[in-house]
Amino acid sequence: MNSILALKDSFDILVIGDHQVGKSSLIQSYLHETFIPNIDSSLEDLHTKVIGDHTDYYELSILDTSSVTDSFARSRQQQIINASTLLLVYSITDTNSIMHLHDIYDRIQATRPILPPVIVVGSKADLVDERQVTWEEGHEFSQSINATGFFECSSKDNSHVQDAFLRLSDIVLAKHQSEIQNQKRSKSITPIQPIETNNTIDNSIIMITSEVSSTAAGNEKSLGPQTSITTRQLQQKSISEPINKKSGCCTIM
Ligand SMILES: Nc1nc2c(ncn2[C@@H]2O[C@H](COP(=O)(O)OP(=O)(O)OP(=O)(O)O)[C@@H](O)[C@H]2O)c(=O)[nH]1
Ligand SMILES: [Mg+2]
Repeated sequence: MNSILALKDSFDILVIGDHQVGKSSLIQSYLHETFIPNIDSSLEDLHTKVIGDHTDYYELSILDTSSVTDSFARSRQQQIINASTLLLVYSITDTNSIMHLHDIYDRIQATRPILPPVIVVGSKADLVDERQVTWEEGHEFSQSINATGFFECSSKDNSHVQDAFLRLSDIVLAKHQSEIQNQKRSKSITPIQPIETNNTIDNSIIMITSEVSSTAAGNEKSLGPQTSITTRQLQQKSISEPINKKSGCCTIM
């Protein structure tokens, strides 16, 4: 997998939540395993982290949203649309922050009805004496929105922060790997010559890979058993045109 850094208008993880819930601290904790007590909240920062190894790596992009920016602004809506995954954050020390997460979620859904994978994080889990939101309440919320995962994390002692981001980065990696496979597959598609047969089929539906076309090179009229056209397609697409019509056909896998 190559590094793909198409970050100008899209990113892999969008971190959203109420004011001061610990969004920036979570990202710092994930990237640097450090805790910086006072991070500038006016910053809306795009962070990157290389994941994988030398031969198979990917540059993960994480957008930290700022509570200073109007959370319903058009730019935020665009960020939501362009995100591959969402990390929704509340603080276990603040009941309002999970209540607001319900509102934020509703807004997100209004913007993007088919949501990307979502992880819910209850932050500041080290502050046990100040807890206002139980684990069950957080979990229940995550289930109510069909989240892919729920974690209580502490950026201060870096507990479960890596787990939460790992879950999202796995999703992002799987998506990119499948995109790369699709690209490879579409590159391997080769136009083939029209086929004359005694059957009445629409040549435009015949699909064949380069591998197959080379196999068939010695016998252009034979599709061979490996062609990707299915019997069902043949049956469905039967019978409309004369046999020896010469039309170009293309391959779409
Ligand atoms: N004890 C403790 N404090 C935390 C933790 N995470 C964040 N904080 C504190 O909570 C406050 C807010 O943290 P930020 O990471 O700036 O929160 P934020 O959501 O990015 O804030 P805005 O960008 O202003 O919305 C800071 O004082 C942090 O030091 C944590 O895990 N444990
Ligand atoms: Mg912040």
